[in-house]
Amino acid sequence: ISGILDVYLIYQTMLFIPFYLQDEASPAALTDLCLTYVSQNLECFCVKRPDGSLCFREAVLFPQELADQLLAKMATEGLLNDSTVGIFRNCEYLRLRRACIRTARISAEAFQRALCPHRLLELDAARVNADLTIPDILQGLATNKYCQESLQRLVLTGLTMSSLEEPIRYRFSSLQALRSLSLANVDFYDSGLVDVCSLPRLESLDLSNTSVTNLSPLLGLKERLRSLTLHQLKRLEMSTAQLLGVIGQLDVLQHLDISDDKQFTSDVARQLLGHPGILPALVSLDVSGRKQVTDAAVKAFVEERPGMTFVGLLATDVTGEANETQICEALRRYSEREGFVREALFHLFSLTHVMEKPRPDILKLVVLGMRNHPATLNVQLAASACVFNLTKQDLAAGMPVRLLSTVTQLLLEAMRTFPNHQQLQKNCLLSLCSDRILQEVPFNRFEAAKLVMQWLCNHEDQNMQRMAVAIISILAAKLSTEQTAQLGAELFIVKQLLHIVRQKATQGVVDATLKFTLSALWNLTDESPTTCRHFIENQGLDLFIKVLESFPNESSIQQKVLGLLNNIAEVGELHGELMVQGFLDHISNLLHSLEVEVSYFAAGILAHLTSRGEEAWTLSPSLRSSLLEQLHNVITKWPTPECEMVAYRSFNPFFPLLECFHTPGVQLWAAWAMQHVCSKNASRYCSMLLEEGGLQQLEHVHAHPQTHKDVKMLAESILDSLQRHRARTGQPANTHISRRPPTQ
Ligand SMILES: *[C@@H]1O[C@H](CO)[C@@H](O)[C@H](O)[C@H]1NC(C)=O
Ligand SMILES: *[C@@H]1O[C@H](CO)[C@@H](O)[C@H](O)[C@H]1NC(C)=O
Ligand SMILES: *[C@@H]1O[C@H](CO)[C@@H](O)[C@H](O)[C@H]1NC(C)=O
Ligand SMILES: *[C@@H]1O[C@H](CO)[C@@H](O)[C@H](O)[C@H]1NC(C)=O
Ligand SMILES: *[C@@H]1O[C@H](CO)[C@@H](O)[C@H](O)[C@H]1NC(C)=O
Ligand SMILES: *[C@@H]1O[C@H](CO)[C@@H](O)[C@H](O)[C@H]1NC(C)=O
Ligand SMILES: CC(=O)N[C@H]1CO[C@H](CO)[C@@H](O)[C@@H]1O
Repeated sequence: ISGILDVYLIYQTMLFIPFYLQDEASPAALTDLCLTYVSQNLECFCVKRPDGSLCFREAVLFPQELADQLLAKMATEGLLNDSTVGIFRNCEYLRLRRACIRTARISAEAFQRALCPHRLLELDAARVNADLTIPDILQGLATNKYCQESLQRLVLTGLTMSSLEEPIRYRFSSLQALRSLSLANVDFYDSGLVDVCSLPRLESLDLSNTSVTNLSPLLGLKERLRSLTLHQLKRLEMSTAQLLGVIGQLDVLQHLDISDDKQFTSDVARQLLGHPGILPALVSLDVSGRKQVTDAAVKAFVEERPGMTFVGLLATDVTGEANETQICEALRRYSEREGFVREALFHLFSLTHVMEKPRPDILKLVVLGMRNHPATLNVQLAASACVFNLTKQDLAAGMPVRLLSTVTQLLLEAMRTFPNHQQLQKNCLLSLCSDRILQEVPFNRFEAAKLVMQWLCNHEDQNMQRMAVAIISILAAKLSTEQTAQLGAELFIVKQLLHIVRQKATQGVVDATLKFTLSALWNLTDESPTTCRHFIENQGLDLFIKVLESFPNESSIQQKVLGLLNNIAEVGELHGELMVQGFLDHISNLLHSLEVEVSYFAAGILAHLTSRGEEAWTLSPSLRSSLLEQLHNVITKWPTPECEMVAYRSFNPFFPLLECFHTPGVQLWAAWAMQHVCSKNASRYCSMLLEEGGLQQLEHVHAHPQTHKDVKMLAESILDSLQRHRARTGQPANTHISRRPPTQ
């Protein structure tokens, strides 16, 4: 036990398993998955008390460790608030011992009612919201005598000390069992230190970045204090001699941290190292960031103390970041100190030049820094550069998906936090632009597409523009129909993409940017009438005709342009816009293209327009019959394409076309399209067709006396595929035809 206590005093471990110790390559632990489920779905298990707080509906008895873990999980995932913390009010069923409410947002009252009735051993309230101050916590703890007597470890990092109106009524010294206390980043002054130093059991104290000016009260702890952390004491008013005079009397001190990232000129480190016999029990010393430290002094100091296990030398004159081992140790150890994290990331970046193997262990440490300092630009900047190098090309393949998922979410958060920082946005886009990430890793693609789009609207850098549209085109293909519709409905997105197409058409350049932009527009208009309308309202049609004219021999461009125009043609209310002689001339020309990919989409546009019947046709009737005839002739001559020409999200747009018994050309196109995708990917499209009620409709077409023989043949072929698919999978035919109402 004393060994364990040492480790715990020295490293100040968190209560939950630190992120960097989790193995991202294995599946999450079952306990963890269960706790995540419970914490994210609390309302399903709970009833609300009159004050709005939650309470488990049934008496569920949690093992005590699990209760601790549930609380920590809710806190770290941002789910702990006045309402949800209510489940812990019942301390018979959910017994807390090691309570972690890091970064939670709860009020003093909720804290008191839910946490203070427990007989806590530990409380970690680091960086909770400003509504819960240190006096609130002390006052809450004072309401339970048992808790006051049991609490051994208290972490108050980053909290507010003062409630200026009230005199301090609750004191640390009432926590008689306290052994470890962290007050880092607290507005904590000398008067408080006197109070703290009267604690009878205190062994570990962290005063980093507090406002104490004089450390003499520490002498009250001289027989007990084993761990003392004095990182960056900005207001200290002691000479080096006075400081060492106090520290030198702490006879049992094992861990001392006098690091500093503000590079004060004090020579305390040099003096300490050169002070013979001082602190004989020391095993760990941190002088990172201190100048005037020399190799010889460090060596002599360590030799004099054979028990030393650690000397922190980051950013000193002695190398503390010379190799990977040291940099990684710095990232782990200083993950809460932004200045050191930035420094370590900076050195890590230069190391990534020589990394040839995937290093998930290092990427995890980068993630740790990003997580802990979301609002610190310099950290995010250095971290995003490291992420890019660590996940570049083949390296990403060796990274666990869960880790990449976390990284990606953090990159998006950085993009959101610093929308106008060019270099940061660049780093993030570069990292995102990875096949593995875009295709395989789960993250919020909708959010990502929006962020990338926003960036695109404000910048014209050619390389970045190409990357941004590439990302958007891949993301757009992976969003749900509702999401693409929602994205496309944002007017600025369509405008910006059309703007890029216009630039390229004017320059007469066919490049990757143009292709990606057209793909993105194609996907965004899919089953989204609003996006289609934006397209028309922003002169998209004229522009796309211009593109067709500008690149008459580029079938890959033609295919994308016509694919998008197919989406427009699916929207009945926009048909009027397409009934223009010049436009139809173009399309009927392309219908005769030798490339089936081009001809297919031209045919689709004509099929949709002619399907409306003669009364809706505003041009000459003879043109309509001629087009229908050409349509029929062309389709029967198409060869079987080698690969899938198009991906469909549903067959809904095809069903109305199948009902056009008076125009076999139209029916033929719809049947050909279905047959095409079903033969290329039966598992995907046959099951989609069955689900959408396609079986009944095709049987109807097949049996109908008016059906043209060419259509019949295709219907038969699709029915065969469906039959085989059902035999293989046992999927039932959906008799409930849930068809989207036709868009009028
Ligand atoms: C508390 O958090 C839960 C889960 O995130 C949320 O559903 C609820 O609206 C929040 N309640 C309050 C009062 O903030
Ligand atoms: C130092 O503490 C103050 C509060 O006293 C806080 O505002 C500041 O952010 C802290 N500095 C760092 C680097 O955490
Ligand atoms: C890094 O340096 C330390 C101290 O010299 C040494 O112990 C360690 O093995 C080195 N690590 C690597 C990977 O070279
Ligand atoms: C890391 O980035 C730098 C700067 O872009 C580059 O020179 C270096 O080759 C990259 N290293 C790796 C492993 O990709
Ligand atoms: C485009 O194709 C036509 C017919 O195949 C050909 O006559 C013409 O020269 C081509 N134009 C260009 C710019 O390649
Ligand atoms: C068929 O579609 C499924 C589901 O979309 C996909 O996972 C699979 O890779 C596709 N198969 C082929 C051969 O394209
Ligand atoms: C549903 C949809 O429109 N998918 C298209 C998205 O863009 C890619 C690339 O251009 C096409 O292949 C898909 O058919």
